[in-house]
Amino acid sequence: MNNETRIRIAIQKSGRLSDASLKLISQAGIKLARSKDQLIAYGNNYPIDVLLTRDDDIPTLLNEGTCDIGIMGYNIYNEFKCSREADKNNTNIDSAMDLPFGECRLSFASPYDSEIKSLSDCRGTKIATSYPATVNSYLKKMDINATCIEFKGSVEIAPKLGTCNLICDLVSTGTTLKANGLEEFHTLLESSAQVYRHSNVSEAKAKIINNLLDRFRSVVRAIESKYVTLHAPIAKLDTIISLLPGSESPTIIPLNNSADKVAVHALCNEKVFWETLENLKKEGASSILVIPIEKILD
Ligand code: PRT
Ligand code: ZN
Repeated sequence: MNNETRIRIAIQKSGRLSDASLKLISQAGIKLARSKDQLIAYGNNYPIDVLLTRDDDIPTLLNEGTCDIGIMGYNIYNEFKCSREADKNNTNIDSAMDLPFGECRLSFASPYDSEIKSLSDCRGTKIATSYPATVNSYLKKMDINATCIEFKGSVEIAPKLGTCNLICDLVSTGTTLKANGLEEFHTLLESSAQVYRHSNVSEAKAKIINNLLDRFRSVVRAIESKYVTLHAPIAKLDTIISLLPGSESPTIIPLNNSADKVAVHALCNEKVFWETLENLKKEGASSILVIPIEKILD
């Protein structure tokens, strides 16, 4: 197979998105062989090579077309886009699909005893951040005049050092902010991992990419979906069906030796919470099974 008929995907080498990205590729049925330096993995049974790199390099690799497709946080893509826009440049990167991992938010936070507790309080302040282009573009849009100071890491210690009045950083649980005496007061951006693709690829590569994205979508849908089976009193059938989350047309099957109950089998395309099961039980459902799904192909 020549180069033109293989695609290259960039994923984070080691960090928060690495395991989930590799798992997605593996669940899409792709078997990988790692190179000696561990920087590239080759698809054995699919025309793909996986480049393992720092997440910050993924936008450039995609923009230049060195990689055809990549997995990174929306926060990383958006920072790249904002910094290109600030220099009046476009990007050659398109978002292809959302992924159900890497969820976080980019938020402003100030020390507990600070008087800066709203966006308008940020006027004339110094803000430490690893996302200067994103923050500057947002402040401009909101008509707030403030100075961004770029930190590559450990942003949360900047206020203690006296370098800035507040920070704008990624938050997921909020533990790091708390541990550093900081209070979140305004969210600028919500983020999760996404698949991105280079805007201009050959037809042959586009075919492979589209097939791969179909597999990824199928994997994500299968993770989020469950197959639910239960026994329902016929008198409560409509209520019980309406409680099944994201289910279109369940199968209704008669039960042996039971005139007033039927079996219901449904594909639920949304999360099935304990509350849903308890509500089903309250309406008279019994023998409720929630079964994980391995693959879905419509
Ligand atoms: O080495 P490389 O450059 O590849 O990795 P990295 O250290 O830059 O990134 P990494 O692995 O930390 O994060 C990769 C991606 O995960 C980010 O770009 C986000 O899209 C996503 N993500 C999700 C997060 C977080 N949650 C997160 N909590 N990235 C960073 N954090 C940090 C945050 O900066 C802060 O220091 O975790 C701390 C806060 O966490 P909580 O839980 O205490 O709020
Ligand atoms: Zn990084």
